[in-house]
Amino acid sequence: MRLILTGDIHLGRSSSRIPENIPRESLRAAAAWSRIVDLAIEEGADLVCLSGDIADQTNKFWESIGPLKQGIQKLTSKGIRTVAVAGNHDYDVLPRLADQLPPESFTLLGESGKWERVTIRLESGEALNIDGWSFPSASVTVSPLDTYNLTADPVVPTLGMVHGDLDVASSPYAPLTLTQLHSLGPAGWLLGHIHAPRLIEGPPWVVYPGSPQAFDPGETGTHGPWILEVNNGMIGVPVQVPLSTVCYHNETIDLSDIANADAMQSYILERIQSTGDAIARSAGFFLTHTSLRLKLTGKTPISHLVAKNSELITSDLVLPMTKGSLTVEKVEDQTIPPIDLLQYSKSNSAAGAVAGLLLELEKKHVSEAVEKLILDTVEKLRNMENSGTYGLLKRRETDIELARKYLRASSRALLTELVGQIDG
Ligand SMILES: [Mn+2]
Repeated sequence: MRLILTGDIHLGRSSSRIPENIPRESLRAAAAWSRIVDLAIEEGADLVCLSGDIADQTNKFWESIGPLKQGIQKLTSKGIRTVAVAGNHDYDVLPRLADQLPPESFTLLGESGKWERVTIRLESGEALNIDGWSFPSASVTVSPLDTYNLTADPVVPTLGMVHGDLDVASSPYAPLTLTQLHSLGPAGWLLGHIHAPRLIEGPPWVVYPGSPQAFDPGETGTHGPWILEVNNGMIGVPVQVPLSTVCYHNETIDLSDIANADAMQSYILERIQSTGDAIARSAGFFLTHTSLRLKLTGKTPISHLVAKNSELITSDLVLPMTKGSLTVEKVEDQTIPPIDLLQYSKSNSAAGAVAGLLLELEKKHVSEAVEKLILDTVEKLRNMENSGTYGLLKRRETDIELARKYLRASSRALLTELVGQIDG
């Protein structure tokens, strides 16, 4: 028996922060779903398992229902059945879809937050129980595992399916614990909710399939559905198939040994190229765009040139790759001039004061004055976040860590400026 495991498709969404010249259609979750359907057919799968958040939101009902129904009908025409549980985003969309399709084509398990089992039996005799639980509402603050009440099957292996937040006790999205998943009957657990793919070896293994299409720069690495085999009553371990058209990646480049602007450009380009080549080798057949976030670090005499270059890299660079193109979405400049910070901090100058501040900001415990500076910064950031101008945007968590990060970045930039003035 062969299964395709996936979840968090979020029909209605697209990969974000991608240059406008990249075809929009290829970035859509609906296109990823269509590739998953094709993969299931090519692989001769018996079953497609969806672990929730298949549709993005209630307001995306009209956008998601068509592609979802079309995909499921195409699977049905090839004798492939779909089994799903609902997540916090589609707790009300999936039941409506289930009403429209015959249960032997699309099975929604565990409606109204009640555990439910379906047993799949192939003509070959191979069988599998699937135990599933669906979100009954947009938020669930208790663990669904507390009410798991299905009996252990001594003959047929069992796969568990539940959408929830692993090891986040205070989560409003069905908090789950690894300990509890390990204590229950299923030989493997297909989870949903977290977009970063993750396999925790077992037994029982636990897999977050991740979003099959990467949606934003936070969703780095390889994305795609997973294939699972069940043979002679034994559940195998799922294997991921890369399927995203976009790969987001973070890369740190140390400019310590770079002495002039030409060398800097050559070295950064070389590193971008080799990073892109490595991604093209691992990101699968469908890759059309690579989006990088760079962090430039190190003590270098050209630190004063890095900021301007960083702007131009993000605005101007488009590199052709063996698979599609590559752009740099963001550059974080962490370079500083090649000075001894400690010695500098002892000098009675503006640059010395900034060097001292930068050193202090790296430490856990700071002086009263720096403590006040951090708290003032938190307050200023909060005022900015709460400003009406940004009212429509999602608010960030403004905490001490974020303030320290901003202060370190400003100190490095200021130090580069001040040291340049002294030397120049
Ligand atoms: Mn979710």
